[in-house]
Amino acid sequence: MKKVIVTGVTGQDGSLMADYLLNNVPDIMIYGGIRRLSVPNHKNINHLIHNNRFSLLELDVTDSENVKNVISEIKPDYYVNFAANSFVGNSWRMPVNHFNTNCMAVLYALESIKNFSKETKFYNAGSSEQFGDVEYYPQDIKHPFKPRSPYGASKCAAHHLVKVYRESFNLFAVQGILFNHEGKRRGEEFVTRKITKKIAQIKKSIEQGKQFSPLELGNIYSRRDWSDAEDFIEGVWKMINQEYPKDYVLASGETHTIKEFINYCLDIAGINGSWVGEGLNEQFISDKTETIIKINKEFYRPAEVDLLLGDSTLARQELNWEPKINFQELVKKMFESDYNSV
Ligand code: GDR
Repeated sequence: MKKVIVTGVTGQDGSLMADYLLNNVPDIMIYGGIRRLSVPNHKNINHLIHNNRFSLLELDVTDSENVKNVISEIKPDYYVNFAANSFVGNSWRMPVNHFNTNCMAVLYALESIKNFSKETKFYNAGSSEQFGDVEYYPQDIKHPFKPRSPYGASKCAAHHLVKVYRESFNLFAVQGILFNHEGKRRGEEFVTRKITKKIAQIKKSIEQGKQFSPLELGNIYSRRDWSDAEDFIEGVWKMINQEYPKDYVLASGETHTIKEFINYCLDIAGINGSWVGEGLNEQFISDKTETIIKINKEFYRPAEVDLLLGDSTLARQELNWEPKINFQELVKKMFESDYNSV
């Protein structure tokens, strides 16, 4: 049996990775790293707890001793690091936490692998936020790092560490640069899930003749390159199983504004109406004159990444990877899942 440590296993990507491995890789034991929380949140992994190829592992990636002990004892074949503080919007309020979780934790893991388990293949979750204030599009792996948030800066620093450890100590260490990836397990603070869940609730309220509050958002004119998280998990596994370690971009190659995401979701929900006003006064009003969406400056960021559009040609050619689900299918899948569960 091979052994893999998946950190951040209760989150979207970690839990999807555990599912992917259980379904597609027969001889592997999964150690799901979880941090002790006062209120545990296992909803994404409840279905895995009794699987005999899955075991929960107490692991706080920001505790260097804990990381060292776990890696030196288990000596895993793979260490897939999805543990992160992944909410860009809160990184201005918690910059130290972002650096500890997204960067120092990577250093602790790399040091422990170097000292105690040199054959471990290491993957770190990188981000299109590293490109930030972009110079050209579509952004490929050669695009310079120009982060716009403490979150983006923490991922850049981690990226440099991964490269330094790979080249200095001959480790198999890679950092994939993943553009936005979404799905039913996406946290509700991220814009896609915030939209699909709230529009599903509004739709239900309209059907039941109940009152509802509008969806409140920040900048709806930034553009993102969205994909399905399940497609990306397969790409990550391919990346960590290459012959030689190399970083890749995973992206759909399509970009849409937040407003386009909203409009498509409203279409699926069958909520008709029109946009009125501008700037902070912009609103979407339904045909029955209800306010469905309004802008709230609380959700604007101190600095914005305006346009992300990824070029994943290399991953497509060299890893034989491609996303299966397109933008429209993704919005529909997320809305329908929320509509069926609200
Ligand atoms: P992002 O995702 O910052 O791209 O990072 P998010 O969904 O938070 O924001 C996308 C865009 O939507 C705008 N926006 C809002 N965002 C949120 N969260 N809430 C709002 O109310 C809102 N209104 C407008 C934002 O300003 C932004 O432009 C995600 C995360 O998963 C990262 O961890 C990951 O690295 C990158 O994707 C790739």
